[in-house]
Amino acid sequence: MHTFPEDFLFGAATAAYQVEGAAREDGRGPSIWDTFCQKPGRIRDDDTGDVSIDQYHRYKEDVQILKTLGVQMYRFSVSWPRVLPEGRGRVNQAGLDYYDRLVDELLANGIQPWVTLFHWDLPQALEDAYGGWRNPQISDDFAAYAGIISERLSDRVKNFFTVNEFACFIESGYGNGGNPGCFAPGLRISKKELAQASHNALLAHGKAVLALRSKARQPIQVGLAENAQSTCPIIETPENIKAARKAFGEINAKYLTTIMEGAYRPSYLEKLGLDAPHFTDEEMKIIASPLDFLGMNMYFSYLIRAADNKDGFDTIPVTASHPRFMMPWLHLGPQITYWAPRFAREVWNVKAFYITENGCASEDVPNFQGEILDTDRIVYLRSHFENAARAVAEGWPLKGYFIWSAFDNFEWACGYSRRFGLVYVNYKTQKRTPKLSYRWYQEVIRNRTVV
Ligand code: PNW
Repeated sequence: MHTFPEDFLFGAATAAYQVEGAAREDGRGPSIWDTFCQKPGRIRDDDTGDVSIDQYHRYKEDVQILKTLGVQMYRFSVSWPRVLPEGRGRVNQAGLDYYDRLVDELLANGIQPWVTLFHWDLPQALEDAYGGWRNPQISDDFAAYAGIISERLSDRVKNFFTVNEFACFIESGYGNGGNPGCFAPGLRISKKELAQASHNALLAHGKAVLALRSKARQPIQVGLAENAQSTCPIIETPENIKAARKAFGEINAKYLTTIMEGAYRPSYLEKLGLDAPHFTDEEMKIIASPLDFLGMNMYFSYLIRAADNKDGFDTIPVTASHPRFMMPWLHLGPQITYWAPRFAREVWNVKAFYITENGCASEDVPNFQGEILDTDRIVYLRSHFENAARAVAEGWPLKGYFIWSAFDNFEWACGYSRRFGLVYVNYKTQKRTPKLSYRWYQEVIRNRTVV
């Protein structure tokens, strides 16, 4: 029933600041997350990524765990300040050497490396020098960094993501300062400045696409990993499907739609009014640089119902008793793994779609035998995989899937209090213990079937 063809790829994902540790080793410069974690009260229990799960030193063990799991791809991010301690200019060879070692280790074990250039750890030096994403200069510096990574890794790495989740490093970083759960750098700038920062980030993405390709040593595939809002019909009727498809483009107008269509939607600009960003035609062309694939991080659903209003749709809030996992926003909505690849094809003619993150935070308390029997995570994953299999069976462009996350790790503002891994990590001893969900995913991969 729920099977996956031979060419469907299974993977797992992490991000540099969340797993590497070694924050001050081998010449790595500070990132805005290092600075942010030093400020009391910003992170739960004042946790930091200084050590995290120490993947910087333990990558060989972790690659063996991935190999035993059976994944064909590992998505990780490069720490920008590890490679460019000041964000630009001087290259830190020791930093690049680490990614060489990791890539070689993955390939030697039959796992494809999929590299994210930016997963939120902006070099602090760029924040200090010119305000980070608030300054248009960022797009050129990001492109230069992208070129350096491509030149160094593209002889062995074939797949690259530019950025991970615009809204998390723009809105949550610069628009939400002071609120609990906000992200680095923890500022609250005006609506106008925020819209301009978003534009700078879009332009940085576009310039990085071009830089990655121009420095590549072989043909590479370039995409991004965006947490676009995944819409789905509240009940599968023609009216609701149409409404959810329309909502998919509209709700994501700020980032993904702009990239895919090469223009800001008029409704988006109207809503901003005088706060709309400055942009040129030339910039919009760069932002819309064609991608080889679209990656979406998917966790929960936007339930859409057809409506007789200006938009043609309503977003239905989930009830208080709707099943959810251990993040306030993480409610169960597995149909998105079917609808997102379908809408991406129907709205933008996307040819290759990857689920770049999917997973949940569970309680994960070891039992007396030390096992972590995370039955709820399996419920979550199984329901998503069934929908993924449906998408593939119907011929929508879903080509692969990355679980978030391979390992428990530093969960941003929640510190180590939230666990998303298939592998439990004891943060005191660094001991890794596969959870029940790891065994489950192993069976799915081995059988190419939802078990
Ligand atoms: C993603 N939301 O972030 C990130 O890419 C990961 O680094 C992170 O660990 C993971 O999801 C789990 O949180 C998100 O509010 C942050 O909807 C916020 C949301 C979704 C994803």
